[in-house]
Amino acid sequence: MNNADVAAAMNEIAELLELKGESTFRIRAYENAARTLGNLPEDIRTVSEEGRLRDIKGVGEALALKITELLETGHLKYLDALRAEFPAGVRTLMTVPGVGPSLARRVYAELGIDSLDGLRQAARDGTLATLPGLGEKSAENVLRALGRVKKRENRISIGRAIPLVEEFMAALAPSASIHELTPGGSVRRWSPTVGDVDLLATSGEPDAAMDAFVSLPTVAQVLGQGPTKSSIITDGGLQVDLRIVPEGEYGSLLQHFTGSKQHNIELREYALARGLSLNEYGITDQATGNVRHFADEVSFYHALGLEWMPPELREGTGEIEAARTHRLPRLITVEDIRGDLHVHSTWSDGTASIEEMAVAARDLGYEYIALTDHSAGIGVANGLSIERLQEQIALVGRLNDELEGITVLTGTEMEIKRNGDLDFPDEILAQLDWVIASIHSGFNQSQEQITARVVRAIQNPNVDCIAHPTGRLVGKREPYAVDLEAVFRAAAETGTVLEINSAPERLDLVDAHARRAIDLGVTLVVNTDAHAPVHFTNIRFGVAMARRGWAQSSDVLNSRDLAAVRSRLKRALPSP
Ligand code: DGT
Ligand code: CA
Ligand code: CA
Ligand code: ZN
Repeated sequence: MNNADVAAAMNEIAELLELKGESTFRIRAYENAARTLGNLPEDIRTVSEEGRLRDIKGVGEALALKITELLETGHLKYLDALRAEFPAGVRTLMTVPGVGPSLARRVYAELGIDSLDGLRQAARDGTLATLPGLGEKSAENVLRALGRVKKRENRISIGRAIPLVEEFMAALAPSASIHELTPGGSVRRWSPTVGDVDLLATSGEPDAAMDAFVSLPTVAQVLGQGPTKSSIITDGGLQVDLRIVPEGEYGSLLQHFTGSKQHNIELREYALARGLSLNEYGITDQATGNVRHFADEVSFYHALGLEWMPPELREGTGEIEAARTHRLPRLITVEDIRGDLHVHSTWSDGTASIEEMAVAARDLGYEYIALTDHSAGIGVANGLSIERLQEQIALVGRLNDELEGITVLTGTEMEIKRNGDLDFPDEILAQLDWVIASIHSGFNQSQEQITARVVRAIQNPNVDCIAHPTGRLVGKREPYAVDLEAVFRAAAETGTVLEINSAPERLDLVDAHARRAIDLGVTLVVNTDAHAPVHFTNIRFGVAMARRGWAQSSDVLNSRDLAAVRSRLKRALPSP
């Protein structure tokens, strides 16, 4: 149980209360608690152990008790009871984009529908349209949205997996019998979602090492224990496998269980063509039967005549050929990032002041941030009116005079409205250093409509960047129907920058999209969309997507210094 787990439980309670039709006051209390916990800079367990839960804003007696129960038992009776009030199928209704708790409740209570199939049928045969106030148009929207429901899988975002893995490894670290402990599999490749965690290690005393592994306090269930492989399930429901080999064989183990499966299949074919066969213990010369072992991956790949490949590239998309011909990209790293061009403050829906965000960014060694609070057209999130934006611009000017070592660029995250209009007129946008446009509504529009909206924003000379260009939410919402090829071409032509959003729930653009965009000549920017200072550290997830997209630092705007960023902005470019 970590902060994100507790926040997820609070969010689920809020959803279920809404499904029940409880008072908005109680619902908001849980939603607020979830948000606060998600932004909490400290580990919730430490806060709880030190008896400081009640000091957290929005956490009263009742909530503190619930959080304690969750942390101590891994369960919450109150939540289990709430869940039991509805068939699981009713809750899945809310996974349909546009179907909120209130519609789900009515569909269940008035039409008896408790599954996605039932909803689909009712949308098709006209039953759904008979619900008071709904009508045929809404039923059509539901039908379209049903096509975009993400299949429920037990995969979690890399952004949630990595902190769990780090915790797990820290707990194992004191165990004297375990050496060279590294995550392999999808975690090491920074795949956007992770099914299970594969830990790889060496040990001279594998039995003692495995004993230490299965006795960790977070282990809820032991699936199997042996000297070379053990598997457990954590109290958060995540499966973790640990594999152990003797020291001199670590390279082959690490390589094999880093995968991907497709990479390994192609590597095996490549090796077979050269008379060699591969497994997790070494490389066998088929003519002589000689087996060679490898202590590290570099020597393993060299033995095959290949350069070492960063794990992010090992997806079977041309990396072996590139490694053979010395054409691997020099991938961007987190250290290359010099600023964040998508940052919120308390002026909209952030939790920290502009100055706090700027100072936190400076502490990370950044040279600049762009303040991009929402515009009023978003309808929620306390978006800024033109008047408030003007006030903010003036304040940022004063702040820049006072602050040393960091520059705050003025900006906005401007809503692209349903009809494709932008929220602010051009003369206002022209006053800002950096303009982001993005979509938070009308997700169910046709491909034609939604693409036209984005492309029109791209063609506006004042729009520098499109944020989270597909709107997807990891495990929750598929991309809207946007034609990305058209977007990439328009962006390349106009010099509009496209974002890789590092928020664990977004990761948008994702790896393959980023790679295609680069191939078409688009400049990317890797932002965190920070709503609190802790979010700046999410940059590693966005950089991972960029690396998986074969991005070099030259492909990414915010790897440049401030002067270079300014001279790369659209209005500084010669008109196309
Ligand atoms: P996941 O767990 O679904 O997020 O994805 P991975 O890549 O971690 O997959 P996993 O845990 O099933 O296996 C870890 C690695 O082990 C995988 O990336 C490559 C290797 N591996 C597993 N099964 C096979 C296989 O059938 N053939 C080959 N060549 N390699 C495999
Ligand atoms: Ca795995
Ligand atoms: Ca596995
Ligand atoms: Zn944002």
